[in-house]
Amino acid sequence: MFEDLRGYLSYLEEKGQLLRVQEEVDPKFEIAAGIRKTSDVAGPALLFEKVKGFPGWRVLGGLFATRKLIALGLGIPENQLLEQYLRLEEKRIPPEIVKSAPVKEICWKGDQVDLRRLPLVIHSEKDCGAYITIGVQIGKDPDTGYRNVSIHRMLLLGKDRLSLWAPVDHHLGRMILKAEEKGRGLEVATAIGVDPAIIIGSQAKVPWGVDEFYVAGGLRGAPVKLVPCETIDVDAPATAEMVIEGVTVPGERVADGPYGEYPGCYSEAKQAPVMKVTAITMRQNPIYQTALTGMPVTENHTLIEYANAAVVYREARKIVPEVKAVHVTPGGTFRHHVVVSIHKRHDSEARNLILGLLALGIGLKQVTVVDDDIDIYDPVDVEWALSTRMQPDRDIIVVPNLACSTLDPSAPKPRTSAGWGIDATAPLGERERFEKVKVPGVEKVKYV
Ligand SMILES: Cc1cc2nc3c(=O)[nH]c(=O)nc-3n(C[C@H](O)[C@H](O)[C@H](O)COP(=O)(O)O)c2cc1C
Ligand SMILES: [Mn+2]
Repeated sequence: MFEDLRGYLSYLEEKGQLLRVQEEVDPKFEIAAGIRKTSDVAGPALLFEKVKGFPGWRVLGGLFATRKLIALGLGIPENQLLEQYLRLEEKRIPPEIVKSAPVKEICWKGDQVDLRRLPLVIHSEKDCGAYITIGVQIGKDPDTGYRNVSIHRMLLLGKDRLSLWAPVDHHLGRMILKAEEKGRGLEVATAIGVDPAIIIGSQAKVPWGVDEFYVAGGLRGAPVKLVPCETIDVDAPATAEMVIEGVTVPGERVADGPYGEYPGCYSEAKQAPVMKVTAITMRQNPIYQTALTGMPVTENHTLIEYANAAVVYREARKIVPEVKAVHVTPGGTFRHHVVVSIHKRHDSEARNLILGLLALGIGLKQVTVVDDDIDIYDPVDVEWALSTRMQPDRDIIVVPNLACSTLDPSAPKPRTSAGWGIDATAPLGERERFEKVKVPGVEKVKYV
C-alpha cells in the first residue's frame, strides 16, 4: 500500500490518472471548475502547480473524482469494489504511534499561525467563502477518550479561526456538544493530504466508539502511523501534508453557508461551531488538497458510495438472508435512494426490508426492492420492474417524519425526512405471469 499521499500520486501518474496542470489558476472558482470538468468527463485527478497568489504551493483536486480512482486507492479491481470493501472494512488494524514525522518539518505556532497563507479554495458560485473541504478531523470523546476520524468542512473566518460543520448526527458533532456540557472546547486535529485509505476509511459507517483509523489500517493492510500533535492531546497521521491543530470555542456559533452541498443545491447559512487554531505543522513544499461537492457525481459522492452500500448490505442481510445486490444510485446522490434485489421466500419480506433500511437514518429516503432477476445497476431494468410488478396503492409504503442525516432541501425540518419504499417484487406463486420474455439462442448470435 501507499506510504503517503506522495507515493499514491506517483502511482497515479504512472497509471495516467494524474494530470499536472501548468496553467495558472485562481483559487476562486478556477480550481473547482477544473475538478467539475474532470468529474463530468471521468477524467484524471488534477495537481494544480501554479496557484494565483500562492507561489510555491500546489493544490490537488478530484483525487477521488471517479470510482476508478477509488478502486486504485484501495488496490481493488473496480468490478469487485463492494465485495472487497465489505471484507476489508472489517479487518481493523490498530494504528502505530511514532515519535518523529515528516509532517513536523515546518511548524507554525502562536502568532505564526495564519490560515490566509494557505491556498484555500472557493468552490461554487454562491458559496459564502473559502472552505477546507477534505480535512480529516480527529477528535476524542470527552468521556471515554475513544478516537473518531471523519471529514467536516471548515469555513475560513480569519487568521486563526475556522468554522467546523459537524452536526449532531455525526460523531464529532456529538463530541463537541459533550465537551461544551463540561464547559470545555474539544481538541481537534485536521489532517490534509493523507493516503487514500485514511480518507476512504474515515467514511466508514462504523458505530460510535469505533476508531476509523483501525478501519483505515484494515483497508491499507498495515497500521496507520500517528504522531502526537504539538499543542493538543491528539495524534494525527505522521505523513500528512499538513495538520491543523485547534480547539472549539464552547458556546460560540457562526453563520456557515450558503454552500453548494452534496444534494446538488445550496445549503442555507447554518450555525456552526467555531475552532481556534493553535498550530499548523507541514511537510516541506506541502501539497494542499481540496475536494468538490455539488451536483452528483463528485468525489464527495464517490467517497461515500461504498461506505453507504456496505452498511445497507449488512443491514439488509439481517432482514432478508438472500440479498443479491444493493445499489445506492448516483441520481440519489449515493445516499437518498437504494435499490435492493432479493430472493424472497415470504411475500412480505420486501416490506420489512423497506422499514428496516429507512430506520437506519443514514440519509435514505427511498428504498426500491426488486427480485433477483433484475439488474439493479440498469435503470431500464429497474423501471421495468416498477412498470410490471408493482401497484402503487398496494406496494408503496410512506413513513412520515423520520430522523434522517440529510441535507435534502425538500426536508420539512432540518435532519428530518419522510421515507418511502416501493415493493416491486412479483408475488410468490405467480412467477410465470411475471417472467421476462426471452428469445432462445441470443448468446449464439455472433454476427452483431
Ligand atoms: C469530501 C467530504 C466532505 C464532507 N463534508 C462533511 C461536512 O462538511 N459535514 C459533515 O457532517 N459531514 C461531511 N462529510 C461526511 C462525513 O465525513 C461522514 O459522514 C463520516 O462518516 C462521519 O463520521 P462519523 O460516522 O464518525 O460521524 C464529508 C465527506 C466527504 C467525503
Ligand atoms: Mn465515527
